[in-house]
Amino acid sequence: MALPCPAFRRRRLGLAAAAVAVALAACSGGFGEPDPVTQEGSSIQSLWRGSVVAALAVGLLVWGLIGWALLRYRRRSDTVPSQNPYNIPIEILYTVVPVAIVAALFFFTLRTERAVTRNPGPPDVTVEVIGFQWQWQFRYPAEGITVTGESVGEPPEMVLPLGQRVRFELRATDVAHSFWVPRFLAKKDLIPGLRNTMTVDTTEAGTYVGRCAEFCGLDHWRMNFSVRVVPPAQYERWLADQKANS
Ligand SMILES: [Cu+2]
Repeated sequence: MALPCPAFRRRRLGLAAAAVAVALAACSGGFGEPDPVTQEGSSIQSLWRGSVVAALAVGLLVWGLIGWALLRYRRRSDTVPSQNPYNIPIEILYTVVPVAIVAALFFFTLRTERAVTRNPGPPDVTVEVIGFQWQWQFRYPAEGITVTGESVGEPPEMVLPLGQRVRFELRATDVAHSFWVPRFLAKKDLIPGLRNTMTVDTTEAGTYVGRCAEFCGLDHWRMNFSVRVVPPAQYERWLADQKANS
């Protein structure tokens, strides 16, 4: 068998280098998602990263095969190469493999979804989140505390204790809104007449941006808020301050 010519070897090397660069770029840092600050967010991050790796593996295989076919079967003369009308083993392979990939993605997605939306029992803190045109209200029913956003000035702030389970009870009073804290890696709609909930287990102290993620009218853009996760002792002090000031 004749050895490949130098130009062909160079192109093969270039293709391999590009593939390695793509793989390294994906593995060296984030995969485009924010760093999660809840246990549920970490589960979603694992699912996202697994899906990206699977997509990259399929992409590299397909690009590699396209490159190989372009080079291996490039036109060398006016003679028509041998034509194969079908190849049963390959046709079975390229049917079975995608079905197996979709089944694996479905399995992992379902497993993560069940873990994230499970009902893990009574939460440590319940916050009623009420969306209205065009602000937020956060109620702590056990404490009798209410934080209401104003249409001007600073966005309203929700304070949560670190390392505890929080259940959000999501209500809309007029039209559909959507409760979204990007660092939770999840969002859920507030729909009039529907009692949606979302549970998170906080894992990292800090202040996180929140937004309405459903276009809900002219001033939808005003529906920002912040979530501040603090150690439990600081959370108790905040509750006491809120009660004293109300
Ligand atoms: Cu909105």
